[in-house]
Amino acid sequence: MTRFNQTKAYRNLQEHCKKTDSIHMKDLFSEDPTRFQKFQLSFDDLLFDFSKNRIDETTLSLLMDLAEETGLKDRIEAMFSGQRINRTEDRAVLHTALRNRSGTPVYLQSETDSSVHTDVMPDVLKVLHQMRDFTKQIHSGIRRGYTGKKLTNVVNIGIGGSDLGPKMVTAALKPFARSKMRAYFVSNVDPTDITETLSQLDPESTLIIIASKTFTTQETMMNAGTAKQWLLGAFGNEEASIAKHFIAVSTNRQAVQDFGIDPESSMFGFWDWVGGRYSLWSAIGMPIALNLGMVHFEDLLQGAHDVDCHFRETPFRENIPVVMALLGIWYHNFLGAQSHAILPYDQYLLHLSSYLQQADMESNGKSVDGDGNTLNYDSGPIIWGQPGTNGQHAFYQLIHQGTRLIPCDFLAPALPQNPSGNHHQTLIGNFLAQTEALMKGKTTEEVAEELKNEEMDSTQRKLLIASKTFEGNRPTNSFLYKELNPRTLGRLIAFYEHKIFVQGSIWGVNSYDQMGVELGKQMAKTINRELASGKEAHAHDSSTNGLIEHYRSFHPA
Ligand code: G6Q
Repeated sequence: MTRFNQTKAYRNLQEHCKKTDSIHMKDLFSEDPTRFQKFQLSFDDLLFDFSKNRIDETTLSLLMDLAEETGLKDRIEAMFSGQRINRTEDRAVLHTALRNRSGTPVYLQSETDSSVHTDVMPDVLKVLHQMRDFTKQIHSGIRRGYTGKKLTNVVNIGIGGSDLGPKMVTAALKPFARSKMRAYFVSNVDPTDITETLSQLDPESTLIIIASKTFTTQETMMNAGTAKQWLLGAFGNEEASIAKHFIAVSTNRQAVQDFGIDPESSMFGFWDWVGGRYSLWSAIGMPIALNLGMVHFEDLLQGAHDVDCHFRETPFRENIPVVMALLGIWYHNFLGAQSHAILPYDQYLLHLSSYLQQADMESNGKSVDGDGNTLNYDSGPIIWGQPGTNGQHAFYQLIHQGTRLIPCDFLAPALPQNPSGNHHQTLIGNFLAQTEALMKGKTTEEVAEELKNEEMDSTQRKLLIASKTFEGNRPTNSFLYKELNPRTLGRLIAFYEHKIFVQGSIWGVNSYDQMGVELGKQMAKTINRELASGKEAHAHDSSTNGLIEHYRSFHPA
């Protein structure tokens, strides 16, 4: 593979960037009345409008060259065909198999012999069947709590990839939830999280899911232990109550058994080829299945599968995740953007930006390439955002008039889940107004004209004209779809997953390991042992030693 910044396309894009530097999007729109038609793609009822970007056909075509030259097509095939593309961990990346609805096999390359491949689908379908069976038992009341009450509260204890996906999806699809089921999520080791959650719940009607791929994550295991004590406390320390109220989702059968959960009846497995942040499609999606029902969970899978087919088969110019990724590369590597905002105009998507923050930043927040060379170009951007219209009254100021370039994604459903007067139309009106204002801006002449009849001295006039001028030319993508339902949500998530893949592939990084998470996990263990030992801290830098001592001063031995 040719390194990203040594390609011909990269050099051409640099040249092109210099030439297009002074071009304003509003001129591109006025010069070409068909611009919207040219720079949009649709996917059933979803419209992806990328016309409000600082691009022309040449930009796109050079970006497509970049994708070709860095071998994107082969990389896509390598992922879908189960090659061990996560080279640092020697693992395949096959979350696409979890939502494979085609009835065809998906092969995984063997660890020891690259010419040997096994079909993962029988195992995938077996776990899906197990989930279907289990959710049916819970919903019908065949499986009940220790005292015979129906289990209607589901608490998911997990963190990172074992938390953010199910949490985002259950919030996003609340209108599709079963009326009697409630989902709760505990992730933080801060005792406030589990204390506040459990204090609202009746143990007799509560099912606890311990979701951990490794079943060793400190926060999750500590919260699981606290939940176990809470439950035993409610049932007179009867160990038999554990089996009725706990299930596990993990790849670590032994640890699940050691915790007291029967792996045969109450453990749902997944595999090392499912990365944590790509795992909501596996049994990690159990809270989704329990909260919404299996039919909706499978619609979510179907939505993602639709996009998998689109991504694998569609030429790059019409391929939504590829275009999303290349636009990002244009801004991050050629126009100096450092971050990317996710702005859903849908309150149900309130956790989308934090979900994508992990998906993107943990995947592409890397500074070495797949061969261990230090990158001499930028990789993954900072992902952030929150739902509109709230953000408009907070941070949009910086997007409009700050010194930084921040490409934004706007997402909205055409139909509301909760029709109420003019609320939804007003919401959409704001979305459209923002993307238009960001693109057009407001010229000094326009501001001067507006102020011409107002009395003020020339210093004040100069100040106001400068302050009220908007440069515009701020790029946005718009995703407008009929409604937010499980299938549409599955599609949206998969668009972003593949966008991340494409960017990682072009930058040449391994998007599927997370050494930064591992380091934090190890160091916390060491410091916790020291905090518990009561001995004076001197093994660290003076700042860490000092902070340890200050903390200890509030906890005398
Ligand atoms: C995700 C990361 C990380 C992981 C958590 C939880 O891709 O690997 O966020 O999901 O650290 O790990 P466990 O599921 O093993 O508890």
